[in-house]
Amino acid sequence: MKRRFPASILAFVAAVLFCAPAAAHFAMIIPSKDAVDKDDPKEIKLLVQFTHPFEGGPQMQMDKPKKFGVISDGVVTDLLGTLQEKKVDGKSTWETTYKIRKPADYIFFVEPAPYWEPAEEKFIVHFTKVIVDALAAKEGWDKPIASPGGIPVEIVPRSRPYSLYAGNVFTGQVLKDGKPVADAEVEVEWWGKGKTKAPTSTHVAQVVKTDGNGVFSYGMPKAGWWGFSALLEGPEPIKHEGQDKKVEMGAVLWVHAYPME
Ligand SMILES: [Cu+2]
Repeated sequence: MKRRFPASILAFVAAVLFCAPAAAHFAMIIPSKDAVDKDDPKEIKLLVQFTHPFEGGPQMQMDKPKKFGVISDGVVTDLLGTLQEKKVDGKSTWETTYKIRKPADYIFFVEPAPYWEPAEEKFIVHFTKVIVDALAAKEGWDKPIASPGGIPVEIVPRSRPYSLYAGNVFTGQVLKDGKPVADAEVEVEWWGKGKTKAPTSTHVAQVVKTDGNGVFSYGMPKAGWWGFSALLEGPEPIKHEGQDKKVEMGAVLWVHAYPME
C-alpha cells in the first residue's frame, strides 16, 4: 500500500527544504558603525550577505555580487575587487574594510547576482544600500544613487538614517528608475540573529505599504539594525533551464537604531 501524505505536510517539508516564503529573505550590507565619530577608528568593516535576518538563518548562498561600491559626493568608487569570501554554514558571505579619508556621507550599495529561489519559482535580486556618515559631515544621505553608476531601485531615506533611536519612526521613499513607486509592499525585519522569538511566524517580518508618493513609515520598537525591503517586479525575465522566469527586484535599505540611555 502506498503511503500518502497530506498536502499540508508536503508543503511544510518543501518550505523547510527550500526557503520558507513566510520568512523574508534580505540582502544585507552591515557596516561596523554607521556614524563614525572623530575618535572612532577610520577603517570600517562591512558584511555583505543574503539571509533571514530575524531568525539568523538559514543562511543563503550569495554568489559574488555583480556590483559593490560606494558613492560619496556624487563620486562612485568600485569596491567589488575588495570583497573577501567567507563561508557561513557552507554558504558564501562577503566582507571588506573601507578606509574613510574625509568627512562625508558614504552610500554603500550592492547589486547581487540573481538568486534562483526554487520555492517561489523566480529569481531574486535585492539591490541594497547602507549609509555611513563620517566625521559629522551630515550631507548626502537623502540623495538618490540611481545615476551615475548606482542601482535602478532604491529606498531613499526621509529620516536621517544614521542618528536614529529605538522608538523613532523611520520614513523612506521607494524609487524605481528615479520615480516614486506607489502602493508597494515594504517588508521590515530586525536583525535578531535568532535570539528573539516572534510571537507567531507572521511576526518575523512586518509589512507596510507606500502611499501615492512612494513614501512609507515604520516605528522601530527596538535598538539594532532594521532592514526595509520594497518588493518590485523586475523588468525582464531570466532563463532558468530554458524557461523564462520572473525576477523579484528588492530595494533594500538597512538603518541602525541606537538605544537611548
Ligand atoms: Cu530565503
